[in-house]
Amino acid sequence: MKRVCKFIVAMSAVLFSPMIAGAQELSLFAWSEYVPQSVLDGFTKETGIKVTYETYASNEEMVTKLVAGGANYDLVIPSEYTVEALKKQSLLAELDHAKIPNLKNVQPSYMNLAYDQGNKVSVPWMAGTVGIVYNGEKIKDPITGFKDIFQDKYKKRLVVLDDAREFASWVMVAQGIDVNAVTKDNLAKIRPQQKQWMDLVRSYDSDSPKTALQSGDVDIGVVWNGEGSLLIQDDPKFKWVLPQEGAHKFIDSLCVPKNAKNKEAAHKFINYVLKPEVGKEIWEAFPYTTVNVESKKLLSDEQRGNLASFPANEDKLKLFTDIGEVMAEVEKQFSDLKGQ
Ligand code: SPD
Repeated sequence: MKRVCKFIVAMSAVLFSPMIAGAQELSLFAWSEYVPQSVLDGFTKETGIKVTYETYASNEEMVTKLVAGGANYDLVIPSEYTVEALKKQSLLAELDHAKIPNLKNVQPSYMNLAYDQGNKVSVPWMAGTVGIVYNGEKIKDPITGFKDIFQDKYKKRLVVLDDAREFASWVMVAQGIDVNAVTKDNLAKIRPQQKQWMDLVRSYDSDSPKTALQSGDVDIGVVWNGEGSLLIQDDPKFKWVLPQEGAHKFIDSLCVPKNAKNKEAAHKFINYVLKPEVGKEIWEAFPYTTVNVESKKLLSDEQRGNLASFPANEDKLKLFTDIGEVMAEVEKQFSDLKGQ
């Protein structure tokens, strides 16, 4: 009898170990410079779930890999317009809010938005904007917007985001066109000015544009606010400006792909990062606009006063919406002009 029991225990271990092992892993596919290693380690320590973190530098890169299906991801962090697109294509799993009690910590203004009413498939991770950061020791003329920086005198002194939709939106607002009025006609309209501006750029970098500014390789950047925030907080010679022509905001959200293998682990991760102290840890490494009310309370007055992280008029800024097939034209125009 004893021997039979031992056999059953041994067989169960063989049969069920892959399931147990499967439940102990989480494959995270997210923007680079966005998820601190300490947070991944803290999550593993608390839950025993090992996380692999693969990075991307644009929504479009993420979607291409997700749809190609070669890899299997349990969590992705798309921006609002991409959540909208992925949701339309039924590529995202419905979330079980009962497993995410910390959802209560998310500021209500980031919830229930048009791209995902009821937050059925997305939970806000971080919000932000794109603005201008410059080295005030090198740039003495006033900088208020795009018209001031895209000038011949700054040729090859600029780093900008390597992001087709972003770049197009800057030229559009400079021409008084709404950031979401992306049509073939409007793309044709902005093309000459987009080319002029792109000819002035020294480098394209969506991962860590701050590096070129820190090293003195360039003096001006059009960058994510989290990058600008780190620069101005570490060195007062750097100045941050939201372009007067107009800016938009983004909300990047945690989403579980429909075909994810570890949905349970994904829910645990979402709940973990929404803890107030974990949100603070994330903000201190990557100071974007925290969506977590309780984490924001834990920041110092000085941290909360960082205008790159927390723009004064954030509630007035628009979000991008899904533009469907025209996105391919936006990307083509960007890569064509880069190649010229
Ligand atoms: N390093 C993290 C950058 C996150 C930027 N996401 C915003 C996308 C806006 N289109």
